[in-house]
Amino acid sequence: PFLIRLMKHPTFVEGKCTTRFIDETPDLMQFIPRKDRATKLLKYLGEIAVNGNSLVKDRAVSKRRDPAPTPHVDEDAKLPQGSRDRFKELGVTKFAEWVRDQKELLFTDTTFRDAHQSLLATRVRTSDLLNICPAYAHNCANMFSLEMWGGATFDTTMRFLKESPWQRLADMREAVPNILFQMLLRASNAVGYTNYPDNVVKAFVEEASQAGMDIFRVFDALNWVPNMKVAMDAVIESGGICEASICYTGDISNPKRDKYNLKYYVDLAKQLESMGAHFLAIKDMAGLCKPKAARKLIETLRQEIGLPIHFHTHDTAGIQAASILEGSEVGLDIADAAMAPLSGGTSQPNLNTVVEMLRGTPQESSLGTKQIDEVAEYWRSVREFYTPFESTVLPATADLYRHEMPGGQYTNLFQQAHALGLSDQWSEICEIYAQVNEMLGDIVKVTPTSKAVGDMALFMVANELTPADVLNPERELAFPASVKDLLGGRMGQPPGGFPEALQKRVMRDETILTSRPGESFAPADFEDATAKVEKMLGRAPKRNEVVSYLLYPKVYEDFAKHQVAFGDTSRLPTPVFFYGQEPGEELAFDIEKGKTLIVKFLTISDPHPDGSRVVFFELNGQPREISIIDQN
Ligand code: 3PY
Ligand code: ZN
Repeated sequence: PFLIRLMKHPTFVEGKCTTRFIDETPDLMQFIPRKDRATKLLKYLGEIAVNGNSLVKDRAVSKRRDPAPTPHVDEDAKLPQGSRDRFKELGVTKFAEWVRDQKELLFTDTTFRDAHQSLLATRVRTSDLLNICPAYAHNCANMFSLEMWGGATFDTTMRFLKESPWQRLADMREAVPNILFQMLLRASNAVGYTNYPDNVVKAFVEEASQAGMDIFRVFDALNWVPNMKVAMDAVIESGGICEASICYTGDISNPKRDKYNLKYYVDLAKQLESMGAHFLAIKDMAGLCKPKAARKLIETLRQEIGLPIHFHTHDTAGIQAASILEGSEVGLDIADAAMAPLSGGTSQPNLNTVVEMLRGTPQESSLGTKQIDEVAEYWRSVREFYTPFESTVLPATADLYRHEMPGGQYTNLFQQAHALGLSDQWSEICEIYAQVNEMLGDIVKVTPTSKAVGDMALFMVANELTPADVLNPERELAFPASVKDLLGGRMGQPPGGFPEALQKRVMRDETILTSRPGESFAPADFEDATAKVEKMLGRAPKRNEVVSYLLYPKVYEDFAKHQVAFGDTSRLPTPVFFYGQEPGEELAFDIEKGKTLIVKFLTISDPHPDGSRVVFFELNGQPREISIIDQN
């Protein structure tokens, strides 16, 4: 059994085994699995073997079962100095000056967050993120940052993947200590879809900062500065880098679209600078910032403000690499891009080829072609695990500039329309989306305001309503909750306010807020929430767990049930998490550092009269049986 354990140990399997390994791995000699955790793991594997994972039910099957190969890394070698080391050494002000003064175009790799949020419904699991971390830390240390947290990931990790977002952050931090981490923070909406009390936003930022987050990209979905202050101040107080965003909409090169013109963006950027922002982000969430507009905007902002400028775009239109190029020529400091296999379309432009586009220019990147290509190759394999979440590839046509739908929403809304049997009316939905935007007075559309616009568009298409029908007081209409949230002022105020007639029609006698929503919310009761979470978990919770609960009470409760029943399943290989093991397949699983379980799945019994089946395993060579109720 010792030899078998040795041969199955992941370190041995990966060919990294030295003679020292045997001395340093006492679990080979002294196998004392934590019984409770082992039983929970078997329960999970048994549950999946009998009932399957509802996450992938009725979806296309993954193309890959084999592990995704990782590039060779000498893990014993000293880590090269990275952006995070420089930030720690210089402090935020000097670090920002360094970014602005140096000449190369720096890159943020969005593959760990926005790329899979945009292409794979945010379903990429922590284990797939973690496995490639050493290659980044050792071979890509010249990356400016990894965008790896926030946005929709917080919700989806718990809701669908049944893993802790905080654990993801902590584990990745440990694996990549030298490169800055970056997150997307929806200001007062934190990582949710609605405004939260100020003390929740502050606690969230404090916890994220303590867990190792460095750069907080803060944006408000209506570019409403008062709604950004609490989050920005919390970031500054926590010692993080406050990257305040201007959300780009409209078209500064079109004189007919003058609501969001160059002056509007410059004024906004100046306000954010005066509020203490360390960096400025141009958040082009729909990929509307055309190459010449990007040049003009970046050139002007560079002259008008003193902060480093970071450009984020989505390649929905297919031409956004040109915007990065134009920006790089007029002083753009940092660009967001995604590793080739998860780039393009509604995701970011292709990092690998954009880096090559700049070779030989004064802004040439110091990232190594071979090193980033090797990492890209890993992501190509990983994508094959996620076939169930691939969405229909939607070509962007020029009507993108009419409907202005954010990258993350474009495919998602199509799926929703498809589920309602409306996919053949897609171009009509896009047109209605544009009309809803006009009805709302032309607003910034990004989470959560984009969701309200999308919900309203689907509502109008499903009920065959024209804009005039919506305003007609004779019609009894039950407007979507998100639309009432928006028009009730609970997401903040757009420039120029909301059109009154529509607001009255939707809100009727209900309260309409014009002040900052956070001002009128009662602070969240942390003591009460702690007691509730303690009950769910059967132990004293960490503060970050209480924050998760306050942000997503129902989602958290379900996630807590998963944890209590099955333990931490985040480290299971993705094919096993989705589909379980195949009969006879063995799994080497670390329940903690140095404690590995070897689980072999044997077979499943016929059902018993009570509807249960017995699942037979071998755990470290010993037979184990688990009884599971067959739900099918
Ligand atoms: C998010 O809020 O998750 C976004 O990615 C918005 O662009
Ligand atoms: Zn984005």
